[in-house]
Amino acid sequence: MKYSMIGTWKMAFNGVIIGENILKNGGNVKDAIENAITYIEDNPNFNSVGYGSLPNIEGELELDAAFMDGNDLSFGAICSVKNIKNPIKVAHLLSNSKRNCYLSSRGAEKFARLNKFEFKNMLNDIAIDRWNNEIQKNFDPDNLEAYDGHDTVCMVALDSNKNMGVGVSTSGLFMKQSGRVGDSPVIGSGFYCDSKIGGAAATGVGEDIMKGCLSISIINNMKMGQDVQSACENALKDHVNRLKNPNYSPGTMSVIALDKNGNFGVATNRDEFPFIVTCENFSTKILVCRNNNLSMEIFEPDEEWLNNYDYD
Ligand code: SD4
Repeated sequence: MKYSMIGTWKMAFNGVIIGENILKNGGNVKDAIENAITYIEDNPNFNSVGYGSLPNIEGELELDAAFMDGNDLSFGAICSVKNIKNPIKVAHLLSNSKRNCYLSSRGAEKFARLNKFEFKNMLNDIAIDRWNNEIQKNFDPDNLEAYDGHDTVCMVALDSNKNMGVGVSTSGLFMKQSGRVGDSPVIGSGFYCDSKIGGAAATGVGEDIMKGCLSISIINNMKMGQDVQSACENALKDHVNRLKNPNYSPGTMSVIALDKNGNFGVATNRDEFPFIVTCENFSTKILVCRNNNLSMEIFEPDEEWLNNYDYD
């Protein structure tokens, strides 16, 4: 495959189209990922990434993002940042640093300011209303689930020069504690990429994803010779089995991956997980991964399925 790109959730659709246009014209993977995720961060219609996303328990938006270059394994990440308009751009720039490439809150904001990134009040009326509704409910802070339908945008891509990269951006779990950080900006858990093998990323309940470093498990499975779909399914299955415990049921987790040739794989422990793909052989389209006892079936959703999916 000359180029290929995969993104999490239906909300990734227009972002992947942006990436596709860059990749099919010979553009590089870093531009494709940064532009695709920037579009989603800026779009107020997506509830869980960037502007107007999911507040923490105190009604503030604390965002996480990461970027990894599969050629040299460099990565940049920021967590718990407030009012940075495009966290993915800051994470991307940080991936050029050999040290100090993973910054939190105040330090990350200082870095963003020094490097002239745009700041903006990221809370909008929709996010404030959503928080007002939720805070009145009797919710259990110790049993937070991923926001139904979508949370984190993850993009994995391959360009025509065989460069691979991964980007992620999220507001994290809705009603999380202030300062709580999930898997998304954590290398190995929320994302991993090695252009000699492939790239992978995860979305779902970060506390559970981090218990097994899900993304690098997929890369390691591929390194051992598994095809990309088996690598995703086996990593998720092993992980869920590891977490099995009569007193605990793991939260939802979904993964996407590309191998170094641009073939894609997905797996989920939700009933269904929509994702977006494109490659040299077909233009951007939505597919759904259906979980049958941790065996995955992938199908193209029909009109009815799409009409019933009303999350974004
Ligand atoms: C987190 N993994 O902060 C993120 C949230 C997410 O689907 O992806 N939810 O734990």
